[in-house]
Amino acid sequence: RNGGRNLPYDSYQQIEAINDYLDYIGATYPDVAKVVDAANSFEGRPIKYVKISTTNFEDHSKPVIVIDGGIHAREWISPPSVTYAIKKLVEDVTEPDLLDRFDWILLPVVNPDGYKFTFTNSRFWRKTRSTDQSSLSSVCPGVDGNRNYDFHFGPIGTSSSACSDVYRGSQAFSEVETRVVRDILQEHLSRVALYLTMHSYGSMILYPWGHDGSFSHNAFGLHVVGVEMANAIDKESLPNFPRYTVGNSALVLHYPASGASEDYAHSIGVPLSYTYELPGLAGGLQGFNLSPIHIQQVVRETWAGIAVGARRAGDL
Ligand code: ING
Ligand code: ZN
Repeated sequence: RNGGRNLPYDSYQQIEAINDYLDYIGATYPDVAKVVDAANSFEGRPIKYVKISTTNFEDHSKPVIVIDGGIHAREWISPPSVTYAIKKLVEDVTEPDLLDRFDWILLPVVNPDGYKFTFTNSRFWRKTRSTDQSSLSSVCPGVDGNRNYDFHFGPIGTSSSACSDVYRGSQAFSEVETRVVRDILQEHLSRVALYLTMHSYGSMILYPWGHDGSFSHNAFGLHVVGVEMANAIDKESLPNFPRYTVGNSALVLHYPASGASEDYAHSIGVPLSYTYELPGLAGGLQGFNLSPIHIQQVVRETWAGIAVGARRAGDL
């Protein structure tokens, strides 16, 4: 695995390779990148993120940008979209202003247990792999991480049944995986200017409130920056890829859902909070099976969206 030096972008990235790459980045670029082993997953895998900063997070005037991926195990295009951002910022440095102006926290795989399970056992697994006190949980492990956050936890678009793919868990933040993201947001709250959570699929940029389809105090700003990110992506996209749609999560998806990370981040004060639904290019479960020949294109165009979002977040 060449000491973690290179991650593939012409095949999907294994969890072990991603973890090796993060360690390689931390060891090779110690002045700008620090790797944090935030916690162990339910099954004991490390949940790792990278803090990228030219000032070791000590210049408290810089905005912080937080991006996570891989909370839903089967959405395989999500982790490479985050590892590619690390590569662009730390290794390629094609846009040095983005490295200078912001502190970045990049977490490619929130849910390593589920992610591993989709490679070894069940390709379309979505949830974590935890078991709790519920009577069904040994037959039906796992919680939907994107229903497990503590903002309007429970009421709509979720299930109390452990066997459901949208099982919300026994309580908010029952999962160590979602607690890691919560703790990152809380630790840097006063400075987090932009939060992105990478999902697939559908070519959409979604913003709060997802739990009821209403508009937040910052809906205008959310919409404008959302459209600018989408335009930047579409500009780098290909004719056979769908154009991006931008809007309120519940309205665009036609389903409200409570306990999502996008809503939680905004509820605690993150001004710009979005769910990216990366391209799928097929319907049904095959949308999660985007051909690996498209990884390179998707991560490149997604980076264009991230870059615009960061610059706009920095202007606010
Ligand atoms: N989509 C998201 C999901 O968790 C979403 C969509 C976003 C719902 C924000 C609610 C709020 O269902 C995927 N692909 O998981
Ligand atoms: Zn998802």
